[in-house]
Amino acid sequence: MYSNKAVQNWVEEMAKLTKPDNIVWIDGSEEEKERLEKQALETGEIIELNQEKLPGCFLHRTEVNDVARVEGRTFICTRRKEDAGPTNNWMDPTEAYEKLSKIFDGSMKGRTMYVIPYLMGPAGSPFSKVGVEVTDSIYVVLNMRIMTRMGKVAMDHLGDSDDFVKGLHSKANLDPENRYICHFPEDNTIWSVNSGYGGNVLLGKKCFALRIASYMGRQEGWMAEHMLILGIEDPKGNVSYIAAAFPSACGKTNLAMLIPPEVYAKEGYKVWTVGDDIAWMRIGEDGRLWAINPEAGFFGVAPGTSMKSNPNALLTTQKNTIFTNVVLTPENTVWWEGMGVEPPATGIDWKGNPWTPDSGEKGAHPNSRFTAPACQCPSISPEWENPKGVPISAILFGGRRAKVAPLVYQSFDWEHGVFMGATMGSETTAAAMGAVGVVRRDPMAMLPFCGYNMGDYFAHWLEMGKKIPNPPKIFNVNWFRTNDEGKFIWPGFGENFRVLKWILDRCEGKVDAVESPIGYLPDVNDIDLTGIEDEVSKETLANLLSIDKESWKEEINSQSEFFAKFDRLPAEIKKQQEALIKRLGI
Ligand code: GTP
Ligand code: SPV
Ligand code: MN
Repeated sequence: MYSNKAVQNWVEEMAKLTKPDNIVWIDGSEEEKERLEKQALETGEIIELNQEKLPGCFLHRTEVNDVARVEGRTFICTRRKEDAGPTNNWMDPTEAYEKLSKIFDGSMKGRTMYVIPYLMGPAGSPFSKVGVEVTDSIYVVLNMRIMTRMGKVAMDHLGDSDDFVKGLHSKANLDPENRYICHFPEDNTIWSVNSGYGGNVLLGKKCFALRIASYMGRQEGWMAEHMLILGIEDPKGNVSYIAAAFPSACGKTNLAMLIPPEVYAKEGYKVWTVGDDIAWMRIGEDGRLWAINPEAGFFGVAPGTSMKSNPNALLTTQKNTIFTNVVLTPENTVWWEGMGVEPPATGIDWKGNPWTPDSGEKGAHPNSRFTAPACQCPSISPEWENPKGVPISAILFGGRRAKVAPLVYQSFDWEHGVFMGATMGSETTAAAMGAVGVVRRDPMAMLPFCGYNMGDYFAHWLEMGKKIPNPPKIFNVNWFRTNDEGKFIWPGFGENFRVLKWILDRCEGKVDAVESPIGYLPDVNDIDLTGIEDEVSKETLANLLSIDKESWKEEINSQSEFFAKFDRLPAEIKKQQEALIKRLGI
């Protein structure tokens, strides 16, 4: 047990409610890890993988109905409904506590309650914040051990303060009808019940580091964003950093771990990974925007991860990794669709049933994931745990758009950039329960993660722009344009470096651009196609950069429809839209 009184009192209160048989205080030690793994192996909660091929690796399967975030059952519980805003589900806090107390009452009977203190952010960083999660799931403890700095290090950071985020989680009986992910930003509290899936239960991640932290950021003058952070080292050894917001399963992990194409690698360009999902950003003393990755691991999408698409991710997961909902092979290794290797002749699918490649069913769930320590990533940045963070030169917004959005364009200025972020659209993916492939508005990739009124969130972005003396430049990218047969036109993955290079050249004033109604576009000659001329001709590139007025007209209508729900939409956003309509002449 730890001596912090506030933590002790709160844990006691949670135990009174959930009535566990015993309480285990997590210290983060190796001995504790081994003990918990042993217990989880005995109950079948995790399965040991081939320890020669995948040392320290395990497989976990969730319930069939519990494979992704549940946005429809995720609530922001502020006293006033309007503070949750038009894009969040809202519940009155008193009502939510009452309703969930009934579900939590006795939910840990016959079980152990684990108390997990964890630190989001590097030890000793002024950015870092402490959370405590109590849970009845060993899977959660083992994942939190990878995803956060867990145990004593967090309590040391907290000292005797009561400034920590209180997270209560119980699997209860995994009843989807009584599944709730409730956030109480006014109380620094998260209650999650009846789920065992990552994003719903690893409370340090989306619940704290985005929903609660975005609320804190607005009050305290900083930003919590659904962004990867990467560094690009040039042949002279200078490193520039980029932060990029793409919706769930739209390419953050892939971009963060990118390997530059041969032409650039030969010249000496390198990409360094700082983070793959979340960025906390503050204004530094030098007037730039500085970012840290609050996490310590990657909870990445497995399908599509191959030695071709993302070797750094695949190499990161060769040891000490927990795989969730992938195929188990007869050799006790793992397989998933798009792994780039032959599937096993037979295997056990994500549901735990015998499976063959010709069964016509996916072996791995489309949202199957790996949980792996960031320090194992071959491209991990030497700066990734720098308590000061890294200075951001460019912010990228991007989504999955078959049409409309060009490969890349730059905003005219910060305000226009905020408008670009606010009008992001993207096709839905398997990362959340519900339909896949439907275009929806997803401002700054934060639609499911903003812990307060999104109108106020836009205002906060505008406000930050006024406060940052030397702000990052803002761009929009889209790797997902398709042709008439529905095939991706742009090769993507490592080749995205070609676009990043243009972006950095823009930041450094090294290259001109073409002024268009939607922003600055690259001249077709300024995106280097050396080595991929067969795949991408100048004509194709011109097509990737083209603006189709008719589809932009539809796009603007869709934006307006979305904005009509807002009663706190900053005037600047509307003004930007009007200016865009005028420039397009529609
Ligand atoms: P979350 O962890 O859910 O927040 O997702 P993420 O944004 O980190 O997504 P990730 O990088 O895991 O990519 C998800 C899917 O997009 C995978 O199936 C990738 O293969 C695919 N993908 C990533 N980058 C590209 C790209 O440049 N082009 C194409 N066509 N697909 C890509
Ligand atoms: C996402 O859905 O954006 C993820 C995975 O990064 S989860 O942690 O489940 O939210
Ligand atoms: Mn994410």
